[in-house]
Amino acid sequence: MVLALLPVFLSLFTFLQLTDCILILPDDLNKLLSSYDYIVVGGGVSGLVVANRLSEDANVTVLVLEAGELDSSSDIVTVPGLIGHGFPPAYNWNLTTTPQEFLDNNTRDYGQGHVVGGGSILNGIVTTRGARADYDAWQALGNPGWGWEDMLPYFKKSEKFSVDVSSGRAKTLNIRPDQSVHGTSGPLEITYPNFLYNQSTNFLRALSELGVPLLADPNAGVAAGAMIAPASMSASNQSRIDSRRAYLDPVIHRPNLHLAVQQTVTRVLVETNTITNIVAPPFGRLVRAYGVEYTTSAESPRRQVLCNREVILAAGAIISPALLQVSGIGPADLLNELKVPVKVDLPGVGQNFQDHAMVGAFYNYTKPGLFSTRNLTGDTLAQAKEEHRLTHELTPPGPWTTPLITTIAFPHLTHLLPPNTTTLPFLTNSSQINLPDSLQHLPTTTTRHPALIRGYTAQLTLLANLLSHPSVGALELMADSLGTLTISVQHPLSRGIVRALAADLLSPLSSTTSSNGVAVAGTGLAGNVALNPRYCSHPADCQLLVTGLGFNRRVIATAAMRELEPAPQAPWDGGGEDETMMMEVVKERVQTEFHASGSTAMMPFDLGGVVSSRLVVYGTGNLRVVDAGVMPLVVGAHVQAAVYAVAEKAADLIKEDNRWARPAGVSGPATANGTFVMGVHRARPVSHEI
Ligand SMILES: Cc1cc2nc3c(=O)[nH]c(=O)nc-3n(C[C@H](O)[C@H](O)[C@H](O)COP(=O)(O)OP(=O)(O)OC[C@H]3O[C@@H](n4cnc5c(N)ncnc54)[C@H](O)[C@@H]3O)c2cc1C
Ligand SMILES: *[C@@H]1O[C@H](CO)[C@@H](O)[C@H](O)[C@H]1NC(C)=O
Ligand SMILES: *[C@@H]1O[C@H](CO)[C@@H](O)[C@H](O)[C@H]1NC(C)=O
Ligand SMILES: *[C@@H]1O[C@H](CO)[C@@H](O)[C@H](O)[C@H]1NC(C)=O
Ligand SMILES: *[C@@H]1O[C@H](CO)[C@@H](O)[C@H](O)[C@H]1NC(C)=O
Ligand SMILES: *[C@@H]1O[C@H](CO)[C@@H](O)[C@H](O)[C@H]1NC(C)=O
Ligand SMILES: *[C@@H]1O[C@H](CO)[C@@H](O)[C@H](O)[C@H]1NC(C)=O
Ligand SMILES: *[C@@H]1O[C@H](CO)[C@@H](O)[C@H](O)[C@H]1NC(C)=O
Ligand SMILES: *[C@@H]1O[C@H](CO)[C@@H](O)[C@H](O)[C@H]1NC(C)=O
Ligand SMILES: *[C@@H]1O[C@H](CO)[C@@H](O)[C@H](O)[C@H]1NC(C)=O
Ligand SMILES: CC(=O)N[C@H]1CO[C@H](CO)[C@@H](O)[C@@H]1O
Repeated sequence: MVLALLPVFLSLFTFLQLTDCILILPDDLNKLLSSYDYIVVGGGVSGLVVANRLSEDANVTVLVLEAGELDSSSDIVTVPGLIGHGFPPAYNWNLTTTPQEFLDNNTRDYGQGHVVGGGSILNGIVTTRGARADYDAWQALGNPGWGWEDMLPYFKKSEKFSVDVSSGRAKTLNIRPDQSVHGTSGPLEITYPNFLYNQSTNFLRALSELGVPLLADPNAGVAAGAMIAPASMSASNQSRIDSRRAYLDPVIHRPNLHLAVQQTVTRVLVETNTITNIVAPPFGRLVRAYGVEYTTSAESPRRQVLCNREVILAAGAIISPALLQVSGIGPADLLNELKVPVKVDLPGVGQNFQDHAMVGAFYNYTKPGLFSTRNLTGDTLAQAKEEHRLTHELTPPGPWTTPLITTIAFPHLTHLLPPNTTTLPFLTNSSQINLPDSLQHLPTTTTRHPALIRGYTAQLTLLANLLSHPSVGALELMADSLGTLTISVQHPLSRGIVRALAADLLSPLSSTTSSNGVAVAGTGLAGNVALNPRYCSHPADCQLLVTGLGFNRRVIATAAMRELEPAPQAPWDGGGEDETMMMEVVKERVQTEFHASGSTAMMPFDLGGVVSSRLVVYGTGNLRVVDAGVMPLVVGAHVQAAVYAVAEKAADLIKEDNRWARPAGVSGPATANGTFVMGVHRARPVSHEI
């Protein structure tokens, strides 16, 4: 009996130690207030940034509802050396894509964080921003205030950047960060891993040999080049730093910030007829979010909690659009199909989904005595762990703490061209992306709406410019210590779709069908959301991957890489010159780089956008989306740096738009629903900018 209770005591102890009284477990729901000034849906990367910043004002109340639990700080989370050893099952949404008809008709697993900290608990901690031109393209799409110069203060605000590399290594690997683009007092520690496998040097030399420049600081606005990438990890002990550790743990004592875990939001509560004096064409009266519905499990009662000011959706690029849809905000035809009353007909919700399609190629290094992650077994592993334990006394700490991916390149299109070639189908420069031809690759649900076509057309022009821009990479190449060269498309032309399959996201579905009539796997919420990335629906994306595999062969053929004695594995051994065969291989092996984005795009309404440049959902007065879904074009980089910065900027926008709001949460009585008219006490109603 005593033994059986031990785990309970241990976990209670952890909670008490960490969280004072604001962590609300399923048994404590009576501790929740009936209303909060702000309700944040999802405690992942974006949600925790926003919750931290909004609760800086002790006079407002903030509630975060998170479907997952707190992680238990076990090695699989905190130790960067374990990245790539699988996701802790309990922290995964277990999402699966629909069958990928432009690939091999198979589904793909799509891991997503179901835990406080969201994707940052599972991710590879690689920290890259992409190019200045990526953000300038956001701005050019009709989003004033979102160019590189506007984002830079927020990149800096989010990070606590440090560099601790020996002068020898700095020289060999060209690690010379530009301090003027970094912040040193933000919550998120970013640093260079102390341990690097020897292959890093070979790879960077090989890329130089092929004309790809070695960047001194990959996060200063020029992305095209090769690099050692910094990582979100502690400078003092080399363990993972995620959004929970950076943005939640330090403020867990704030009495005005409540975090309810294991609570899944099933709907935003939207009322249509309380705002009489704000009319915004083409929507007529703006609707108001007055709270959310949530539950501990499909079987538990549904509860409601009300908001005084705003609801902020931060459930990620896959679930946020589905929540909007089941709340009556989305394409009217889809909502009618779901039998959800239409509150706002917003065709862009769930469209414009983007991801970096990725393929790994195996060139196993066989040089005798070469040290790789494969050697981390038995005594070597024990020693590596011991070094980690003694980390403060030992410099540098060993391989137990280095992330799987430290050494990458974003080659420009021209770097990838085979010798003596000057063009690639579709992609060489703007004059060669064939717009009418590209439109035919859009989903039919997209082509039904002229605004969505206009939006994609505007994006294609910008993408063509990006791909011809000298500082922008077309592909990413990631080199691990084993000999995998993983490539991924950084500026995809393909567009995917996310859609709810049932009005109740937790309804039990024994088997269901997606829009194209194919059965979808998964249970619970994951089974009620159809994620179709439509990888390579635009054929240029897979063609670029085939080109990338050709580039891999040239990388492996360099003198620098031959030192590692690579042993290409089938089908990368010989035969690889045959492009038809390589296209088959690509279609079989494309998987996600986990960079889900674009599905609640920040774009003008007449380009099919979902949120304004203040991140307010069109047609609503007080509902925002703040997560990776708002990126209108996925950046050519690992996306977490952009997600943190977007959320930092969003928090400032929210504060600014509410600066005239009267404090209601702590000092006054809870505001009654329906009597609070959003926008009345604002300087200006923000969602009118369409
Ligand atoms: C496996 C993996 C590896 C990655 N590797 C890297 C990398 O190396 N470098 C990099 O830069 N980026 C990486 N990323 C991407 C990065 O982590 C994500 O872009 C980032 O986490 C997105 O932040 P977000 O706030 O949009 O969503 P998330 O961080 O996913 O947060 C969403 C949160 O909402 C919660 N939620 C969802 N629905 C509900 C609901 N209905 N009710 C309540 N809560 C809900 C979720 O549980 C989750 O906690 C990786 C991602 C993954 C999954
Ligand atoms: C919080 O409210 C109190 C009382 O209304 C007021 O004195 C104080 O200035 C407010 N603080 C902030 C940060 O607005
Ligand atoms: C995902 O599956 C694992 C078991 O493999 C389970 O523990 C976990 O709860 C599932 N996640 C969700 C959100 O259901
Ligand atoms: C995928 O399925 C479609 C429709 O059933 C079929 O036309 C196509 O040939 C299939 N593709 C592959 C690669 O199997
Ligand atoms: C490592 O340091 C961070 C702060 O940089 C701290 O939050 C964390 O608890 C430490 N982890 C270990 C295992 O010591
Ligand atoms: C080559 O490397 C891959 C990936 O690391 C591994 O799965 C495979 O077993 C290796 N093959 C050989 C022959 O070592
Ligand atoms: C690492 O393991 C490989 C075999 O997998 C072996 O050839 C090599 O010598 C080992 N390296 C070291 C430094 O032990
Ligand atoms: C790794 O590099 C170091 C320093 O350059 C060198 O001393 C060592 O021999 C290398 N190890 C292998 C296995 O190549
Ligand atoms: C490229 O062209 C040059 C000159 O036209 C020629 O000498 C060289 O052999 C060509 N290289 C390849 C790989 O075809
Ligand atoms: C694009 O390519 C065309 C044809 O190759 C060429 O005429 C044009 O100058 C190129 N434009 C740019 C901006 O490179
Ligand atoms: C939409 C909604 O829930 N409105 C409720 C607001 O509160 C009043 C009572 O104060 C209820 O009558 C409404 O139904």
